[in-house]
Amino acid sequence: MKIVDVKVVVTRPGRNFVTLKLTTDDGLTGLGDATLNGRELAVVSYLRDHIAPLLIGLDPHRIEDTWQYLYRGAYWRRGPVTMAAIAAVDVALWDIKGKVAGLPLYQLLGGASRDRLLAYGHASGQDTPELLDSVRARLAEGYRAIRIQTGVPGLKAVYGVHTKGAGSAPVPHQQARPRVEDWDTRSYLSHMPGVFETVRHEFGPELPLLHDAHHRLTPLQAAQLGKDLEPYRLFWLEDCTPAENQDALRLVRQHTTTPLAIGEVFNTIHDYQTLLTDQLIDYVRSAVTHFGGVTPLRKLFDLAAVHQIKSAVHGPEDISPVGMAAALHLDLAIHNFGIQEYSGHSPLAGEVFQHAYTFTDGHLHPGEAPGIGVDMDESLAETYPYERAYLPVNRLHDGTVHDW
Ligand code: KDG
Ligand code: MG
Repeated sequence: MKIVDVKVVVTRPGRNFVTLKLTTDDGLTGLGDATLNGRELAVVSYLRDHIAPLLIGLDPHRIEDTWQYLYRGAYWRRGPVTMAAIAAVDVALWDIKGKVAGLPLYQLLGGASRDRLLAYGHASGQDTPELLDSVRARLAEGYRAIRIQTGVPGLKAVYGVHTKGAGSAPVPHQQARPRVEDWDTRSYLSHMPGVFETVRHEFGPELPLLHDAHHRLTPLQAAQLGKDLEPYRLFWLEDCTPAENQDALRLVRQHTTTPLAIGEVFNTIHDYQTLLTDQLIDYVRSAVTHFGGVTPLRKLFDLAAVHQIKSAVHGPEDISPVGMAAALHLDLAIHNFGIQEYSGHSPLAGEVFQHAYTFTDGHLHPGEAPGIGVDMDESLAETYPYERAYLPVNRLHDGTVHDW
């Protein structure tokens, strides 16, 4: 069997998604997600201009070899653009292999290790009453684990809190710039413990609660927050410090028993090396889409398992249904599954990407369709053209740029 066609589809059913479609001489197709939020077209070019010509004529069954060929063969390794492009190829090849076998991908990865996958949803509010309403709404949808994000007094916009026009809003013309949000770490640190106290008081001690600090703290600040939140028994504190410095987590770890999760901006197993071998974290957060695909993420999870660290695949709305489906197959197969982030997609995205995976009673399942179980309606995709969009940037009160 040979790959005879390579197509990159860019569509915006509510938000931008980049999808790779490979076709074989047998007429089989495979899909892979290559969406890099806010920098989408860099990956499109990488795929169209540099990878597509290499794939024509290759045997789609040689997944590991193709991965190594694209990773080592480029000489220039790692980074989100490269790894999102390689991920799309990897997932599309797994999709094809599943279709050839007539089996869902999780069966090729060793079969199911569990019946269903615990998901966590997002609750947020400008203030605590709005947050409590949002938690109630998620519980009504069936979620059994919830991430808590809240506004901070004195700040206009905070990561994860839905305001009108938030997220990666489209910008109408070339000159438009990302939305600017404001940030003050002291206000945030003094506000958060009270928020968790109220949430625990309202919903009891059992509900798994998560929180994302989105890389905004120094190691000492993160250590303090972890200690302050200990009474509320978090499922995890996520991305408490900037991700580049693995040693930062050592200091945090020495001071708190709040579980730590990190890795959504990591691209390779090397970014985790110290964190895993020195057991500085509890959950690895990489997405199939940004980590080079199912092949390397499986290796990461296996290494993590040696250190009693669990999976928690990144699954916000900017991971397309194609990327989500691939994650769910891997989640179901590995032994050290922890939890899966899932905030769903817009109905429009659901029409463009019809998927076999399901969300029931707070749990996900990848479904039984061969491959990853996603079909893309290309004619519908074409009716939602790409629009440039940026993630927000953060500035302190004195104007200094801060991690967003
Ligand atoms: O594109 C950026 C988002 O994927 C990120 O902000 C989401 O932090 C995130 C999360 O935990 O889902
Ligand atoms: Mg996050």
